[in-house]
Amino acid sequence: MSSQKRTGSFSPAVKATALAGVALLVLTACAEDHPARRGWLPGDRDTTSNTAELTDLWVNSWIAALVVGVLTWGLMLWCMIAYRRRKGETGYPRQLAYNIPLEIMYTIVPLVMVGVLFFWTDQVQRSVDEPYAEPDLVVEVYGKQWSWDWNYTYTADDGTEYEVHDTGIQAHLTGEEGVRETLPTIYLPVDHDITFELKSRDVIHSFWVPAFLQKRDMVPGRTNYMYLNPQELGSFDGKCAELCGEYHSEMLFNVEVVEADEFVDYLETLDEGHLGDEYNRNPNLHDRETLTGGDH
Ligand SMILES: [Cu+2]
Repeated sequence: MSSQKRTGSFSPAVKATALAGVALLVLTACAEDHPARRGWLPGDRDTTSNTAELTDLWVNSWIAALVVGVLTWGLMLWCMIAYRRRKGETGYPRQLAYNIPLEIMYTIVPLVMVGVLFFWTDQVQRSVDEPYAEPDLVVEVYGKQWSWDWNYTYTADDGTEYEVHDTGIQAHLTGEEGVRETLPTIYLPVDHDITFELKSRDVIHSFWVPAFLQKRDMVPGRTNYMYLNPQELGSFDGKCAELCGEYHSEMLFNVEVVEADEFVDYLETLDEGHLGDEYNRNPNLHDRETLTGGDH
């Protein structure tokens, strides 16, 4: 009957699990209007060609961490309860030191765990960072205090070549609605291989579209790359993810993933040519004063 006793002693743990389950249901209820949501990650599983893989790495790493956690917490609790000091006991309990098998075990096991995490992270990273031999679109992105410039190099399906640019003006966060519509916007064609060339005009910035699950620094004097193929039409939020000065929080942009013909229509509205390194480093302070009357 000792087994029954043991089951009884687990009941607080069972209760805690049930409570956690209820909490999980309550917390995830708000995600119901968005059926393909990936737990707490932003966006959907199929937002880009990379998001499924990145989601799996994230979720599986959490599962592995949770298994290790539950095992560790369980062992700790068991030691605390089973080996607690009982009434009338004095002095130290029996001491255990220089137990070679035990020491080998707790050296090897963490090494294996780190090795497994490293292996899967490396696999996914290699796959995500694999350059396209012939991308359909190259977007050169310049970060600048505190906005963005985009150079689009694109060959349309009918063979027309585009080399056009757009220059972003810093957002002006007024605290009122409607600011989102005024943000600089990058357009991307759905289901096309895109290479981003990430550069900076001044300090270190970071190009981040949370729903794409990819983020990369933009470092003055060098080019970083990002590769993805958008799979889902829609609007997404983008932002600078590296504290880059006073108005870092206003370095926002929109991402519009559109059909290829709509993308071409958009390119047609842009000015030709390429904004290189020599382009005015910081037009925004001036623009901001013109736009807002210098009230900022
Ligand atoms: Cu920045």
